[in-house]
Amino acid sequence: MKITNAEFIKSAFNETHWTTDGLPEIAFLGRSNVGKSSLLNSLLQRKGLARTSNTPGRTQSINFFLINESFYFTDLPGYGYAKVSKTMRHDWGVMAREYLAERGDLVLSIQLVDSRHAPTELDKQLHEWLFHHGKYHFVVATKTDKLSNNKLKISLQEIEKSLPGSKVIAYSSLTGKGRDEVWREIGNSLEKR
Ligand SMILES: Nc1nc2c(ncn2[C@@H]2O[C@H](COP(=O)(O)OP(=O)(O)OP(=O)(O)O)[C@@H](O)[C@H]2O)c(=O)[nH]1
Ligand SMILES: [Mg+2]
Repeated sequence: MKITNAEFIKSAFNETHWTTDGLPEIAFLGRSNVGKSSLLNSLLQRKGLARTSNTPGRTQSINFFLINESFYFTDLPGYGYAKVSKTMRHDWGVMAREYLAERGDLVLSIQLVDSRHAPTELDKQLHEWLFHHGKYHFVVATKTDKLSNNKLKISLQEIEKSLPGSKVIAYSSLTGKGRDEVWREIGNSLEKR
């Protein structure tokens, strides 16, 4: 897909802030620090459009980015960061569940997991939730540039076993590995609408 325009539209802290123009939406979901904002920037080849950070918990709202004036990317806050308060963790659950369950414009959920680690309990829970609710989704294994080919192969098998039934795409925001494949899937989901 040729990206002619990509712009940050708004940060939403609850349902009343969601966009209302009915354009299709693609959500980026995963653990804190897994590389959601980096994946979004890498797909769009726009450095710094979504803010990235070494500090987990950087993204704390649902951030809407309008692409080619025809669909949105939504960058969700990460889950599973131990150091945030209980209230914040609770808020994450409420905000994400509300969004995932009720958002009619959501055509695709991209679930990110770190290619270097086995999926966590929360990763598995989110995956089951997406499956159970019949959400069109696939999995992106991030930071693959940090693994040797051999280790990556083993790791991908592990991820496929832990998150059964979903397509898994190996990605690196550093090198752009996997970019074409992810765009193909995004294109398919937009066409289906
Ligand atoms: N080597 C490498 N580093 C990456 C990759 N993707 C992300 N990172 C790094 O991982 C850290 C976290 O990336 P973010 O994109 O901010 O992660 P996030 O999932 O948006 O984090 P939260 O917003 O806190 O939930 C940053 O330091 C990134 O530079 C990748 O593919 N390769
Ligand atoms: Mg982020």
